[in-house]
This record gives sequence, structure tokens and C-alpha cells, in this order.
Amino acid sequence: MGVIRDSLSNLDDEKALAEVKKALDANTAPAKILEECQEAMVAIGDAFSAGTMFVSDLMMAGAIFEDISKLVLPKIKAAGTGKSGGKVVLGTVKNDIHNIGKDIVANMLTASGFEVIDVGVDVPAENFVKAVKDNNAKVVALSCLLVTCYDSIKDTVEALKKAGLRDKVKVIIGGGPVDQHVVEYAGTDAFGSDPQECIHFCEEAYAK
Ligand code: B12
Repeated sequence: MGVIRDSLSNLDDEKALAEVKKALDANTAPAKILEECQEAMVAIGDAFSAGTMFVSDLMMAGAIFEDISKLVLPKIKAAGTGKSGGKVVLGTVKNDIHNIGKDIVANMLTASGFEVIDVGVDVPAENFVKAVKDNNAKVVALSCLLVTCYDSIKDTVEALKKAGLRDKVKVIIGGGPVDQHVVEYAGTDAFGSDPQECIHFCEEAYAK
């Protein structure tokens, strides 16, 4: 492998999609393919930070990854465990429109037996609160890729508190920049770096 990562990093959509199809035909694990794509996205992000790529390149990369996801995510869903978990409210926080990582987390949770209430991107705090109430969910999972959106996480936690729901739900955050400092700043319960950590967190929340 490596060829998927390289073709996506070079924004070569035709080659990237052809290589993904080839890998799936050869029964490569979907998670492995996504991992390689994520490496490419980090490289593209770094090139953007360094000024050698531009927003238009990020958009192109996002579009290619979405096409790749359409091929790969159904395989993840289909490989479901048959277990029945609980309900998880998932969304990208207000002022952040990145959806690719969130969608991967959604599919992996679904494949692990959880019912995901996906509230979308750029989600105001009150929408998370409403979804928790309407679905009686025990977990809220927030995706955040922008350092400028930490206050959106904090606002969501505050809104859950105001609604009297904070004791009833566990809140996990994830996405590139979040870490333990953000957990403490915003008052969440944990952070996770990948979908697997989100799954473990949800399993623990529902085991109690
Ligand atoms: C593609 C992309 C875009 C696309 C998004 C398309 C889409 N449909 O989502 C577009 C062009 C729209 C975009 C816009 C912008 N972007 Co952008 N973008 C990216 C890029 C290159 C890839 C993101 C991605 O999809 N990665 C692949 C997925 C699979 O990875 P992931 O999202 O990290 O998700 C994984 C984990 O983090 C985790 N995870 C994700 N969510 C959750 C949730 C939970 C609960 C858990 C446990 C785990 C978890 O699991 C996922 C799977 O493994 C990143 C670079 C990077 N290093 O991430 C920059 C990046 C995130 N963008 C950045 C910036 C600055 C912007 C803009 C402000 C640019 C601008 N000047 O307009 C705008 C902001 C728009 C907005 N208001 O949100 C910066 C953010 C810097 C920062 N840390 O604050 C980055 C890091 C690039 C960089 N190095 O500068 N972007």
C-alpha cells in the first residue's frame, strides 16, 4: 500500500479511487484504507499550513475522500457485529463544517451495534440538547477539527448542564486538535483520537 495515500496526497482522484477499488477487491481491511487516506489528509493539512496548498486543495481533497468513503463505509457497516449497543448523539460542533471524520466515527459506531443520531455539522448547542432529550441518549460525541471551536464544545456542555442533563450523559470529544487540555477546558468526560476509542467509551457508558 502507500499508493492510495500518495495518489490522494497528489489529489489524483482517478488513481486514488481506482486504487481503493483494487484494495477492496483484494479484501484489504476498510479501516486500513481509511487510515492511509487520513495520513494523506494530514499531509495535505500540513501543506496548507506551510502555504504550499490552498483552501481549494482542501476542498478537492475533501471531495475525493467523500467519494472514497462512499466505497469504503458500506463495507464497514456491513461488517456489523450484530450486538445491540445504545444511542449516541454525534455531531460536529458549531462553526465547524468538517464532516469526514465524523462520518467515519458514525459508521464504525453503527457497525459496532450503536444507534447513531447524527445531528450534522456546525451544530448549535441546543440541537445537541434536543437530540439527547428526544432520544434519551446516554452519550454525546462531539467532533471538532478547529482550535477556534473549543468554545463551541464548552457551550454544548454548558447547555447540557442548563437542561439538567449533564449527570445523565457522558460526553466525548474527538478530532485533530483536541486533547486532555480541551477536556478540562470544556468540561467533557474524555477525548478520543480515533473511532475505536469512541466505541470503547460508548461501550463503557452503556455497561454502567
Ligand atoms: C478536508 C479539510 C477541509 C475541507 C472539509 C471537507 C469536509 N467535507 O469535511 C474544507 C475545505 C471544507 C475545510 C475547510 C476549512 N479548514 Co480544513 N481541513 C481539511 C483537512 C485537510 C482534512 C480533514 C479530514 O477530513 N481528515 C480526515 C478525517 C478522517 O480525519 P479526522 O477528521 O481527523 O477524523 C478522524 C479522527 O480525528 C477521529 N475523530 C473525528 N471526529 C471524532 C469525534 C470523536 C468523538 C472521536 C472520539 C474521534 C473523532 O476519527 C476520525 C477517523 O479516524 C484538515 C487537515 C487535518 N490534519 O485534519 C484541514 C484542517 C482541519 N482545516 C483547517 C482549516 C484552518 C480550515 C479552514 C479554516 C480554512 C479556511 N481558511 O477557510 C476552513 C474551516 C471551515 C469551517 N468553518 O469548518 C486546519 C485547522 C487548524 C486548526 N487546528 O484549527 C486543518 C488542520 C489544516 C491545517 N493544518 O491548517 N477543510
